[in-house]
Parts: sequence; C-alpha cells; structure tokens
Amino acid sequence: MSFRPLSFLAAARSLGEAKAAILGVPLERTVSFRGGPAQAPAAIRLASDSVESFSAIFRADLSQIGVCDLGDLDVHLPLAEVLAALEGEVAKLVAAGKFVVVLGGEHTITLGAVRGAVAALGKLQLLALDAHSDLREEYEGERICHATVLRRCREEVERLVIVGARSFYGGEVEEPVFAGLDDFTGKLDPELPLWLSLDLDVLDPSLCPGVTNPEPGGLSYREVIEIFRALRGFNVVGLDLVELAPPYDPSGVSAITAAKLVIEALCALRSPR
Ligand SMILES: [Mn+2]
Repeated sequence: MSFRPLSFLAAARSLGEAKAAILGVPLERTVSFRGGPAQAPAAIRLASDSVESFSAIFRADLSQIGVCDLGDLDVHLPLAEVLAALEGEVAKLVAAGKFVVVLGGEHTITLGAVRGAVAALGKLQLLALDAHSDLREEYEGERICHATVLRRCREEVERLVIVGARSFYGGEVEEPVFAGLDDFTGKLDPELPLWLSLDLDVLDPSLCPGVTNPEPGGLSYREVIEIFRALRGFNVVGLDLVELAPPYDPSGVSAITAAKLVIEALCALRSPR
C-alpha cells in the first residue's frame, strides 16, 4: 500500500531536484466582504488533479521544470508572525534559486512574499494583476490587510505596476502605478527581478466567479496568458495567486482556472526555451 499527501499535480520532486517550489498560505484574517481563501490552497491542489501538466500554449510540461509542493505554512499565529514566517521561507527559496509559487490565502500574504524576495535579492519590482487598487493607507483601522497590501508592498520595492484595476476608492486612480495591457512592460525595469502577484479577481467574474470581491469588467483568460508571455522578457523570480473563495465556486471552475494559471505561468516563465 502507498500513501501520498494532497499535492499540486501530485508533485513528487524533492526540493533539491525541483526548479520550482509551491507553498500554500491559507491565511484568512482581514477579509471584508465574504470568506473562503483559507480553503483555497487545498481547492487548487484538488482542481490540479483534473488538468494536464502540459501547456499547449507554451509547448512545455511541468515535468520538464520539476515542481516540489512544500505543503502549507502554519497560519494559526498572529498576522505579523505569519508574514515573517512566509518572508523567511520565500527568502530561503529565492536565495537557493528556486522559482516560488505561493498559493493564498488572502492578498495580504503578498507582503510577506515580497519582503522575502527583497531579503534574498536586495532589489525587486512588483507587478500586480488586481481588480482593486489595494492602495489604501489604512482600512478599518488596519495598516496591513487585503485593502492596503499593495501600498505596503510599494514601500518595500523599487517599483510597483498594477494591471487590471477597475475598482478605486478615490484619488488614487491618478497614481502612476496603473498600466494597461499595452503599456505595462514599458513601466517595468528589465534589469530588476520581478515578483508577480495574481489576484484572481483581475479576471472577469463570468470566468472566475469564486473570489472574495468580484468586480465586473475584468480581463479574459487569454489576456492573462498574454501577460505571462510578455513577462518572458523579464527575470520573474516568483508569484503568488490569491483571493480564491471556494465557497463561491460551486462549479469548481474558478479553482481549475487557478490551477491552470499556475501551470501556464510556470511553463511560460520557467520552461527551457
Ligand atoms: Mn487584491
């Protein structure tokens, strides 16, 4: 008899052999509308079992890359400790040359991941795909939460670019960080390592309804794929995928979309070419 833990695409490569490491962070602490991200890493792993590891778009297979699923970080600690633990893990993995995929969890986790990549590399730029600007200085008395996370991240990185934003609370719409599909690469620095933060709500809710804060008028799946393709010209060191809410995903299509996006991103950004 043999046993295996639930892991992304049954990834069985040891960390030493793998080029990419998957780390779940089922954090759900500062959600404002409706919950679910705590269940997301498990839902994405389960959904990954139903899709192929081959990318017909990028003509690559995850087996060429080698993926190790490390499991989930313990999130039953004060928020600052969870973020510090994630920072430490991401710093170690990035310093070891691993491409890091963090499965959230709420968007707040991006701060820990970005701090870890900065700790390992010194300098970093952040590209966020998000329906919401997430740039508040403070939200409901919290400085660190899903609605402020990109402002906190901007304090850590050399440059922040946000694509797909269509929900603003006011004047931040004039900030220079927002870019479109046509001009985002011009706002990035080809010399700087890049972290990609993929809030699933950037997709149109007709394609990906199971998110915490759905917002109409989003990107198509193909448009996100084209962003991955454009990023092949940059030194992407890792990504996070956040805000999946499985309780609002009765068909399961949002979790499958999340799993497919992880596969396509890995094949776009880490396959030999
Ligand atoms: Mn967000």
